[in-house]
Amino acid sequence: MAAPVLLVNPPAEVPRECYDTPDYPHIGIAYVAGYLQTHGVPVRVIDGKLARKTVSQTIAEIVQANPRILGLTAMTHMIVTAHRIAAAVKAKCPNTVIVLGGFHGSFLPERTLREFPSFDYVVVGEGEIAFLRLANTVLAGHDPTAIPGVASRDGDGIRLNGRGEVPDNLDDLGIPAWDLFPPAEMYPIMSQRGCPFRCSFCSRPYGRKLRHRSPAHVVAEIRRNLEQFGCRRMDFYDETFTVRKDYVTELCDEIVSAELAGAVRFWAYVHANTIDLPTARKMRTVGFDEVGMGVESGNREIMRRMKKGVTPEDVLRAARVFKQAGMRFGAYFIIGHPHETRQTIKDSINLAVRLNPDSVAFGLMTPYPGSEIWELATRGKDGYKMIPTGWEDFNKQIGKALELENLPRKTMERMQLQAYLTVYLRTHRFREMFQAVWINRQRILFILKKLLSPTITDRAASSSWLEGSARPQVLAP
Ligand code: B12
Ligand code: SF4
Repeated sequence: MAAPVLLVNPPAEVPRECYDTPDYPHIGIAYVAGYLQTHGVPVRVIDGKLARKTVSQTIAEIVQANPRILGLTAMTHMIVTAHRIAAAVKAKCPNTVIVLGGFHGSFLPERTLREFPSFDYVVVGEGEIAFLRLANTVLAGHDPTAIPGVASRDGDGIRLNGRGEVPDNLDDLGIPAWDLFPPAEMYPIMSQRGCPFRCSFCSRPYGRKLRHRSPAHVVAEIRRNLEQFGCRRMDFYDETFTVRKDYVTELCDEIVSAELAGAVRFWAYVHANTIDLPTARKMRTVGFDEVGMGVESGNREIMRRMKKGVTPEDVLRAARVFKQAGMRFGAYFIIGHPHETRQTIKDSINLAVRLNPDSVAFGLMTPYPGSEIWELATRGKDGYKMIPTGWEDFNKQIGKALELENLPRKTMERMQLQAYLTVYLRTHRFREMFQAVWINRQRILFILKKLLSPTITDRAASSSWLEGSARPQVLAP
């Protein structure tokens, strides 16, 4: 019997960066699929990015499956592609109910339903419980519009029911259904949801309250990934893995007692003030050979305003800890903070050189719905000017969503390139530089093309992105 529910991670229209051709599956739809399976709803998955499908192939496969319910996931930069798929499927399979989930719809449910007519419903926030209820209700032939976490059209208006229900104990959500995906090199894993920090550029999709899985539950998943799928690389997608050191210690101890220490290479995001040498050493012992740290800026005043709660000294101390523990680390910066100038960007470059990380990323500020920066940029505050031509431009490496009054987009892009070159050359990381160039070759070509194209500063900020028409009703967690 064909599964009545199909979940899809849309492929990119044109693969331009490493995220478009990942060697790992999509954890969001895998969690939703796993929850449905556990509760007896047959489900199928198409991970268009992992399976290297084109958009047309994805549409053809969905049409052939002709599911009763189609669930699509999308971040902001992918929403137009997700809708193109929805519209094509709607035309050929008029009885298919099409549901959007993921970050974009979660933060702009009302605007999304108005802007994209082929989505019937938007699931707001964590999708497991809300989507199971929606699926059971639709499959039973009933109306799902009253379900918490489901946004729908209501005449000329939009009906919002807040965010979906979330359990305090994440064990109740089960584990991602990787058996429904093609084999992958790396399987993402999560031990917690929520982040207590308040970085201005982040939309914090799971709210500020931390919720954990029990260490035994996480370790059972690690064993499953290893034994069932032969996977030896697992990245923790927790927003800040080390936010509770006691939990990290317990989890590492559990990995040791399960005799899995060293069997898998782990990676995780770390906040500079949540790591110390004993914790880093413990992590290293069980298999964390690399971590990533958001530094964001090298300028003290910008760091203060950005509210991550770190100083240059904090990140330098954390970098020493990683090195002493024998871990590789990546440092991530953003260009285009409020009040950013050429000098503050140089401060970031200088701090990156002092940190001497194994890898580095300089993203260009992108105002993601739900973040403080979105509020500032869409109101034209703090010198921000919105310049996107569409949602596809909401990408930190290859997008063009905003510029600053004193920092035209071209200058931001030139300094981004300069930042990468300076850090790799001044830290003599030639091998890492060539590796980064090879991995990011499509992205680099795209950035170079943008730099050589006529200036985009002439393009006046479209009024549709400014306060009023663009004012979202953001459902902050
Ligand atoms: C890990 C992570 C990454 C990883 C992996 C991302 C991925 N899943 O593909 C890496 C490093 C690759 C990454 C890259 C990027 N990321 Co990132 N990332 C995160 C992080 C830390 C956690 C995201 C995550 O995987 N969560 C776990 C899963 C379980 O959650 P989920 O996918 O949301 O799924 C749940 C719900 O959304 C919902 N759901 C999702 N899909 C569907 C579908 C249906 C039908 C239903 C019903 C429900 C549903 O149910 C799921 C289970 O509860 C968040 C930051 C944060 N504070 O959370 C940023 C975040 C998601 N990233 C973000 C961005 C912008 C990016 C990039 C675009 C950056 C760039 N280059 O410009 C890239 C693009 C990646 C891509 N896939 O195309 C933004 C998204 C904002 C937005 N509005 O789009 C976030 C929120 C950070 C921010 N700035 O606020 N990222
Ligand atoms: S950027 Fe990281 S530390 Fe800051 S609020 Fe977002 S998830 Fe938390």
